Amino acid sequence: NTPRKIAAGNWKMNGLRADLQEARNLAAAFPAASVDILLCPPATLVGAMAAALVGSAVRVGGQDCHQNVNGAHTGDISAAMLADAGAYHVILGHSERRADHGETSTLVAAKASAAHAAGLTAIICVGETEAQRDAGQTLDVVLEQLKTSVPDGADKANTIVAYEPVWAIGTGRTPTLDQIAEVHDALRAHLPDAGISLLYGGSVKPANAAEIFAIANVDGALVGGASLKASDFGAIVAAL
Ligand code: G2H
Repeated sequence: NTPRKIAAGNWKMNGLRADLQEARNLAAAFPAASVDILLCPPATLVGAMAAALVGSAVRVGGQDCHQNVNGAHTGDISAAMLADAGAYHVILGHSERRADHGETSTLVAAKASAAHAAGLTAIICVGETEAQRDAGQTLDVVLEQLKTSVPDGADKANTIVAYEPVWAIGTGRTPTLDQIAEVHDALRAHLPDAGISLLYGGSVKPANAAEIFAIANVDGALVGGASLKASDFGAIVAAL
């Protein structure tokens, strides 16, 4: 029941068609990979990136989906639409969605169920704020998010969990290796399936990837800024 090793890139609201060349370069660098490599571009690029990566070892994911199957939800996209466009995964409950769009863990669980129903693997994000860490609430917060955001039916085939301390995202700051280990150990103990891969996210870059990947219960990374360039992301993949 060994968890799969995964390097997932989250392009966030970055990327135009010209940037698909970065995805092609990444695929060319890893014609066959012993780990799972994944890029999650903005929704506008999911179809084009999937087409550009056909036959490669790099898979494509979305960054969010709606919890409903279809209907009157202007501006939203469904899990089935992502799958139809060529996605295999979808990031859900990223702290930027929780903060920018008021997403609750209950909503994240509904979205994850929708993703599972569409055949997508849900990458469910949890993480504490700086104030919560300073107050000594880190484990309580992430375990409550885990319990509430991961839906019934989640298993290693359809779910990945990413620990992303909010204060480490895009800031260049990372927790100590001991802090990452403490949270990942606690998450592992509370997963519904011990084979679910646990990713660390928050300012992962080529210079710190190897030491983070050496931590027990870290099965890979969810990478933001450093996933935009194939050279940087490729170095992180190679460290896994
Ligand atoms: C955390 C991460 C990717 P970055 O949000 O999800 O972003 O690596 O830029 O901190």
